[in-house]
Amino acid sequence: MQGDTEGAVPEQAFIPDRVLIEDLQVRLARARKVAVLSGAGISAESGVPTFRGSGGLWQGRRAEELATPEAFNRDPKLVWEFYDYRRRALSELSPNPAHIALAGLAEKLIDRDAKEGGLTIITQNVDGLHRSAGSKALLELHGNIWRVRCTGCGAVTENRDVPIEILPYCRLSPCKELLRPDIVWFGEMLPEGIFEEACRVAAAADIMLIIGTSGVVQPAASLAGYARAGGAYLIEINPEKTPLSESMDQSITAKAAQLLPLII
Ligand code: BV8
Ligand code: ZN
Repeated sequence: MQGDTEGAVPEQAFIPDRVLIEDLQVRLARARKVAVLSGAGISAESGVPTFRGSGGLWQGRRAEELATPEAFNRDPKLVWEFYDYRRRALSELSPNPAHIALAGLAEKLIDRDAKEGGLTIITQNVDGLHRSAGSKALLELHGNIWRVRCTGCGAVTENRDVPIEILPYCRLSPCKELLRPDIVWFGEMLPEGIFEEACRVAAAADIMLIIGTSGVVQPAASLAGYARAGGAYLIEINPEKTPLSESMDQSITAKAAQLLPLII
């Protein structure tokens, strides 16, 4: 996935709209429960190529072709080379001001009745950057690239080897079966219970911030509908319009790392 900064348009100065910023600040200050639905775009300013942007290719292949159980069964070595490549790139990257602003907002919103918590992040990303920015109330819908899962005994372990041995095998004896990334591939079910939990968080939210997602991947994108059905005020933050934009209460054309620090 070569970086998608090639031929990028020159950084146009971001002129924040004071009225918009104040409106968002007042709404967030009044909110008891805030849900965030984040996608690859929130990590773009950390240097992580997005899926469907120009950087969404690796050796001429799209992630959708490689992030499938069929691709792994057919050629586990190729799929592990793809993930090792992304792990190597990610190991040099760190959270950006957008991830950090959300971690800060969570601290501010620690709910009066702390049991419910004020801000929960529901992320489609597998890069672990929300976690390293300090976010605790975090649902990783699609898994995490720094965890591996045994195809034999199912054991899930953290693995930060860079590079990772290709092919990696389970260290638990007598298992020794092949390991896979602990990531949800296309055509696979989300981890047991995590989507139900995400639906509960979305339905209970007063505000949902939908940040850096093209709204294409299901069932993650449907969480915006759950939030709306639960009466949430929906705010999208994305430099482009998406299929979700027209159902938003506010669709703000901005980059996450530019706007979020100004609001929070
Ligand atoms: C499932 C892990 C049940 C892999 C991922 C036909 C129609 C509808 C649905 C389907 C269909 N065919 C198949 C399906 C289902 C499929 C799906 O949705 N496919 C899509 C492609 C149509 N979904 C599934 O298979 C899911 N499982 O349905 O299970 C089931 C089970 C069995 C049989 C049937 C059904 C599992 C989906 C999980 C896939 N795994 N990740 C890996 O990472 O290697 S999803 C993958 O896409 C990433 O996690 C990524 O996060 C996610 C979503 O993409 P986005 O995050 O939105 O990223 P994208 O690049 O698209 O957009 C970036 C956005 O950021 C852009 O809008 C851009 O403008 C914006 N941006 C850029 N810069 C910035 C910014 N925003 C803010 N600031 C910036 N600076
Ligand atoms: Zn095992």
